[in-house]
Amino acid sequence: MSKLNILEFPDARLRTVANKVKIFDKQLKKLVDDMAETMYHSNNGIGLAATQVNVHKRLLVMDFSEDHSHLLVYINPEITDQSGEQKREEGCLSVPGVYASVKRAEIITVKAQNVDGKSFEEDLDGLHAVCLQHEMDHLDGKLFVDYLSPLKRNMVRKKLEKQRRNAAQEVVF
Ligand code: K1U
Ligand code: ZN
Repeated sequence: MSKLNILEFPDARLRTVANKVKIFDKQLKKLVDDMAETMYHSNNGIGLAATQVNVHKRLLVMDFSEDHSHLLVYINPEITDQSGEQKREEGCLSVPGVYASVKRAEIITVKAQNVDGKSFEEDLDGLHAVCLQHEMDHLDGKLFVDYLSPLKRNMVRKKLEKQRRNAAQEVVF
């Protein structure tokens, strides 16, 4: 398994709309394993979309367990029903150190395929529903900061630029 590089806002590649997965082969299984590894080695990550690792396929992984024992894989996910509204604080591995509350559907029905191409459908709520909507946004080239005002989004951009400048300085002797 390999840890992949996560693209960071405002990288234009995060705006790519992902393509449907049509081939369910060994290469796809390896991508799922590498994405899981990347999520588990990130800062408290509970989800990851393929777009974030510069692979433009409709695939996402999530795991809400403490011990990384419940990997959830959604390939070609589609929300077929939704109801209610919830607002929760979200984070994003592509926008490190930034948190904001976003309005999302409370309950969703999602239809997807597993890594073998088998279709399944499930109802999700709470954080599980929020995370899936957040990850599906990634597959459409959308980020949670897009729900903020242009002024706040620009503040986020500046904060990340500053973080990167400081990180670059830390390795200069
Ligand atoms: O980058 C990502 O898409 C992963 C993201 C998923 C997510 C978390 C919380 C709400 C919506 C989507 C993260 O895992 S960010 C990690 C994090 O800091 C966090 C974890 C749980 C709750 C809140 C933040
Ligand atoms: Zn994200």
